[in-house]
Amino acid sequence: MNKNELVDKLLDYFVNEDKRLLKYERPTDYSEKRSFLRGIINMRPPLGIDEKILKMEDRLLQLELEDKFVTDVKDISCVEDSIALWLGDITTLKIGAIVNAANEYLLGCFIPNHSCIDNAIHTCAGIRLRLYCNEIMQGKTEKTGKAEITSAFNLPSDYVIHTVGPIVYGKLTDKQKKELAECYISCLNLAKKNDIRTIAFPSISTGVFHFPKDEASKIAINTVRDYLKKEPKAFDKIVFNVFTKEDMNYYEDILKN
Ligand code: AR6
Repeated sequence: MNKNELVDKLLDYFVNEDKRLLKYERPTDYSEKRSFLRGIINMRPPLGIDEKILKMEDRLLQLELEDKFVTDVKDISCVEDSIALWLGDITTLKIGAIVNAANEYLLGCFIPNHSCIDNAIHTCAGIRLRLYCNEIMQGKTEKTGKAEITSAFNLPSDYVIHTVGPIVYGKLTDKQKKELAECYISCLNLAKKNDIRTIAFPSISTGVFHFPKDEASKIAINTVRDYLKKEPKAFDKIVFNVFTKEDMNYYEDILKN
């Protein structure tokens, strides 16, 4: 089946699964159909599902991956010992582990087609990721600063490490700064424990969770540098993954010093 046929079959399945979706007019244009499907999957709770459907989604995601430019961590050069800076979409990175800036439920983002990293990672990994996260979480919530590891399913990385950053309302507190540093440490500890030698961090908490970007990039870099001082051989490469030129400038300024 080609991508168009796969999207049609998957839409048939989900509209039949949740009849409330029948009230929406189904688009005919391929890219509109594809984003309609993405939104439906984003909103879908982690319910049991036919393995045949999961395989169809795997196929679609693998075909989409073939169309993307995937960056191998080997091709990213370090700016200092074991530390690299890279601008791009984390879902296109071939690396040991990518870090997800998740929320306390650790089930991915349920807002259809939302632009957060959690939504991007779950969308490209596929439904299997939410189902697996649900098995780990069993309805519980994750504490801020802690992390969990999963397979990356249809992503080009080997693993995803999900961490929950602090939410900043109003003035930034010392507690929130400590919690953000703890996110980086928890992810590095978990990666080390799983013999993962390369890892990419996004700017945790600096989007929906409103952590100020200048302070967040300082904490990210200082925490990783301190970790590497204590564990110089633990990683081959730790990549700071930025998504905008503005974020790139913050990281570049700090890494120069
Ligand atoms: N690749 C790399 N970085 C990205 C990507 C991407 N594809 N997409 C966004 N970013 P945010 P948070 C950057 O808001 O602040 C979710 O709804 C983005 O530019 O994704 O930790 C969760 O479910 C920013 O620098 O995460 C939580 O509810 C960084 O990723 C909540 O958001 C983090 O932005 C977590 O909020």
